[in-house]
Amino acid sequence: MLLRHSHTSPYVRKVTVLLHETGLFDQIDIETVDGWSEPESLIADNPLSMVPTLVLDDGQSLFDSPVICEYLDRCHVARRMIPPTGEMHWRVLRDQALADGILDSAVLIFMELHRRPETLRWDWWLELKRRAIQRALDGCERNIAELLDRVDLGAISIAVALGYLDLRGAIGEWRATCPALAEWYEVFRQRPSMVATAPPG
Ligand SMILES: N[C@@H](CCC(=O)N[C@@H](CS)C(=O)NCC(=O)O)C(=O)O
Repeated sequence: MLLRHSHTSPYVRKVTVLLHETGLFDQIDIETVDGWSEPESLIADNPLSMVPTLVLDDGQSLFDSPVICEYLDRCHVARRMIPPTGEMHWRVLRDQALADGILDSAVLIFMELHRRPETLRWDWWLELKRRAIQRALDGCERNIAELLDRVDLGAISIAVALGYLDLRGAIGEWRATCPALAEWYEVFRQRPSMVATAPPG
């Protein structure tokens, strides 16, 4: 299998943390591409020109990180990162959706601040997205007991989202309002899978 990849994409990082946690990492070839420049090799496998994109051994491709994670989680014999049934199945998927929503908002903020001409900056949009992130973090803080001692796709997704907030500074310092979440993240980010996938810089 081939993973089309970028070092700074948090969606890619979610996939590569899962690869490390499940022992699959060494079975995957990695090719770094820049989705924004619409390279032919990526477009051939994903018309949306986005990473992560996973190319299977039979040439078929999968994209959107939740789909890739679900596929990969059926390719190993270690403990499942998405519990197959029960309450935890839905909790893990919900946490992944929440974390991906944080990422989507943070990417939009990054684009608004660093890619759009300053004269066109839309402050209402920026604040809307910041409030969405803050509410999501506040919910994690309130429900921190649900996160403790978990290593699954939901916990991975939340940790990766917090790492991306630190990388891009989308809402400034989030630790002051979410101290319990910060404490949880401080431990989780030291897992070898998180250290091995930390973005450059
Ligand atoms: N929902 C997608 C989001 C992927 C995504 O936004 N990837 C970004 C990099 S962080 C990308 O490839 N952007 C290129 C583009 O939008 O042209 C997923 O979960 O995989």
